[in-house]
Amino acid sequence: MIKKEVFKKINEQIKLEYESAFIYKQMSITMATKGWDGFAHWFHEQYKEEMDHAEEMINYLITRGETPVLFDLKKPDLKLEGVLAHFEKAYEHECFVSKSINDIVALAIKAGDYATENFFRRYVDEQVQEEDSVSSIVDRLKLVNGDAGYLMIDRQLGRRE
Ligand code: OFO
Repeated sequence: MIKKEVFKKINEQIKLEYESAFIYKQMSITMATKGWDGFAHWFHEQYKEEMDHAEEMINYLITRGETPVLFDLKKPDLKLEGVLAHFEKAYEHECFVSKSINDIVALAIKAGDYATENFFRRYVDEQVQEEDSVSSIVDRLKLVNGDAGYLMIDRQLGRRE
């Protein structure tokens, strides 16, 4: 059995993963409508990853004999101007998610729930990688000047698998 406070925190994380997915889907839609197909693709891949994370966490709770609970999701509220603002927001969001994952690991250790600690450590690593990949896109967008540079990065990100 998972302790009540750990169970609650994992359920909240599942909600956060779905909300993250919706944020990225909304960003993908915006990019697609502006003609930035590569950026749209990158955000769509990010959306799919977040959906996978939610699914993995749901399956983890089921494996531990628990019944995951789904909550109402917050609608993405993005009033962003331009490509750079979207990636800056994505970076800020990933830092927020990292904190939440770290809190779960800390809580699991405190509760002596080493299975949950182990399971969530993969997301600690994943967040390091995600923060790095988004911040390097932010850096590249700041380096280039004008739409020609953006177009080049758009093409590169369009190849994300
Ligand atoms: Fe769920 O991986 Fe980042 O947010």
